[in-house]
Amino acid sequence: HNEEAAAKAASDTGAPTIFDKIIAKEIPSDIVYEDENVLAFKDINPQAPVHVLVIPKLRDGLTTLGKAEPRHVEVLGQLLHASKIVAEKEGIVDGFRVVINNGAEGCQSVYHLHLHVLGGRQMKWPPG
Ligand code: DGP
Repeated sequence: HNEEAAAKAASDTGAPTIFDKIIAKEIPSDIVYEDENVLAFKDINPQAPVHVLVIPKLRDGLTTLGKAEPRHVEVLGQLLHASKIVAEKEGIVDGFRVVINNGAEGCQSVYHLHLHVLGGRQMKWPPG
């Protein structure tokens, strides 16, 4: 469908993304959590009652998880920990899902690493 078509049209060019403008607060977002390294904000196209994106403020080559290197281990941990803080803040810490879409076949559309934190309804398995 449409999102899959959009994701397939996107590719990892290393170009700046819309998330740079969100980090710079040049375009507004509904921020749930922020610290020195991480920003978490509500997804514009929510797939569940709670749908928050957790991103590193510095992309540092992490267009996708598939580009992760040993130097990224600390920020990768910070992103997972921030996801738990987001789940607590949103009141879903006892039942939620964290997803990373990787590459076109993984349905990634924005090439700045992001964790999807989803919840507030019964999740299904397997995902599509
Ligand atoms: P993915 O398909 O995994 O690359 O997820 C990208 C997500 O980013 C998608 O769920 C929609 C969201 N998104 C795209 N543009 C914006 C935006 O300008 N603002 C917000 N809040 N979310 C956005």
